[in-house]
Formats: sequence, structure tokens, C-alpha cells
Amino acid sequence: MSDDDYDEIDLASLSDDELTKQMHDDLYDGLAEEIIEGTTILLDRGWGPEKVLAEALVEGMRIVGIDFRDGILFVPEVLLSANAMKGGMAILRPLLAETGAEPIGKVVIGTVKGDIHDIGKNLVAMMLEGAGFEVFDIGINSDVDKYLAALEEHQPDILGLSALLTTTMPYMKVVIDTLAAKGLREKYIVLVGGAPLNEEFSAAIGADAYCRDAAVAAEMAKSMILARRNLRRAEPPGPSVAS
Ligand code: B1M
Repeated sequence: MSDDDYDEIDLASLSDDELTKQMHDDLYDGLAEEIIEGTTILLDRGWGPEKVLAEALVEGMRIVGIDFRDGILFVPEVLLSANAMKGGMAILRPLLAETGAEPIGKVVIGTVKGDIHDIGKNLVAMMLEGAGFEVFDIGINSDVDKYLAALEEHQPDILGLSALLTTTMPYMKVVIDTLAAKGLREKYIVLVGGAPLNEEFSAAIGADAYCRDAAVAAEMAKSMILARRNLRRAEPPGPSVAS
């Protein structure tokens, strides 16, 4: 499509279905301004932020991923798509986080060493905020020292690890093994996620749970933190000092 063709498309005049499809095309073409406009229009039409995220943005990125895999799109083009996706996510972030309630727990999250993919991790962070967690995002390419420093500084309940490459997923085990070696493993609930992972891998590296997507991550975080608190309440009190 030429620039002139784009000029002719009035996003606001499209039906919901047409606009969603157009946004998939615009994500594919890395058009951040159009994605921001489309996101705003769908919200103005009464779409919830979760629906915009799932149907317009995540689905568009899935299509980008297929053509990246098949060698039709290359890194520079996918970076533009990622940038456009982030434009839409920036609008949705405060809406997803709008709960007004006290934080139910704290989470430190980061993408592991050697890996610079952050869209999925950012989505997880947004959904966790929306579920009522205080989230400390330490970013991409995080080595074990960076995780340890963040755990020490923020004292979270949960550690979230993200990896998108088969070559970087083993580093999750390095982080978990280091926690164990330092006697810190039981202090945190460790959740892992990323497209190449599965439950078997999560169990094999000693994580507490694998989260297939951001919605599952938010649900898992809530249920595991409640289970841990209930367990602590049910534990018999320690020996009395007075007796
Ligand atoms: Co990359 N890349 N990439 N890439 N990239 C993949 C992952 C790949 C599958 C593409 C493909 O071949 N089909 C492939 C990996 C193959 C493999 O390892 N088996 C791949 C490759 C090979 C590479 C490079 C090596 C390419 C190269 O340079 N030749 C390179 C590596 C760079 C590096 O990290 N060192 C590279 C680079 C890039 C870009 C920089 C261009 C860009 C990243 C931009 C950015 O993130 N800022 C990019 C992108 C965008 C992708 C694809 C197309 C899309 C990823 C994405 O954002 N998905 C991806 C193909 C794909 O996955 N379909 C691909 C959307 C996102 C919402 O989903 O990230 O899965 P996802 O996150 C989900 C869940 O996984 C889960 O919840 C999220 C939200 O629902 N989740 C968690 C994720 N993290 C979690 C953490 C949790 C819980 C759940 O903690 C509790």
C-alpha cells in the first residue's frame, strides 16, 4: 500500500470488524500513529481495554509472528510492529491498572539474560497491575545479579521470569538455582512464561508455575499468593517464649 492509500482510510468510519482488521494491517506495517488512533476509537466505542488488547493488538502481533517465522518479515520490520504495539499498550496500561484497591502483593519481573523480547513481559506486568499487584519491571537482558538486586530492594512476594528464545530459556534455571544456593528459593513464588515454555519445562527447572499468557499469569499470581497466605495462617504457632 502506498502512503496515499493510507491517507484515504478514515479509521473512524470503519465498522468494529473492519477497524480491527485494519489495525492488524497497520501493526504489520508498523504504523504507530494509526494503532494509537485505532485503539482510542475502539475504547471510545465502549470496548473494554482487555478486548482491544486481545482482539486488535495481540492478534495483530500473532500474525506478524507467523510471517517473521516464515522469513517474510525481518527484524527491522518487526521492530516497527513492536513499536506500534507499544503505542497502543501505552494507552491501555492505565485503564488495565485502574483498580484503586490496595496492592495485594509485589512482583519483580524481567526478561532473562540474552533475550531482548519485552512485549509479552510488558503485557504481563500490565495485567498484574490490573489485578492489583505492585509491579517492579527490571526490563530485558537481566542477569542473575540484576534479579537478586531487585529482590533485595523490593522484597516482592513473586518473581516473574520471561524468555522468548529456546536459547535463553535455560537461563531461568540459572536464576532459580542461584536463589536455592543462597537459601532464598522458598522466600518467593517463581512464575515463568514465554512462547517456547511449557509446564514440563517449568517443573523441570523448579519454578512454581508456568503461565501461558498474561491473563493466566494474573490469575496464577493471585491464587498462589492467597494459597501461600492461607497456608501460613493455618500453620501452628511456634513454641511460646513464656513457657
Ligand atoms: Co524475535 N523471535 N527474535 N524479535 N520475535 C520470536 C520469539 C520467534 C519465535 C520468531 C519466529 O521464528 N517465529 C523466534 C524464536 C525462535 C526460537 O527460539 N525457537 C525469534 C527470534 C529467532 C529472534 C532473533 C534471534 C532474530 C534474529 O536476530 N535473527 C532475535 C533475538 C534477539 C534477542 O532477544 N537476543 C529476535 C528479535 C526480535 C525483535 C527485536 C525484532 C522483536 C522484539 C521486540 C520487543 O519485544 N521489543 C521480536 C519479536 C517481536 C518476535 C515475535 C514476532 C513476537 C513476540 C511477541 O512480542 N509476541 C516472536 C514470534 C512469536 O512469538 N509469535 C519472535 C506477542 C506477545 C504478546 O506474546 O511474547 O509470547 P509473548 O508473551 C505472552 C506469553 O508468552 C506470556 O504472556 C505474554 C502475554 O500474553 N509470557 C509470560 C511472556 N513472558 C511471560 C512472563 C511471565 C508470564 C507469562 O512471567 C510470570
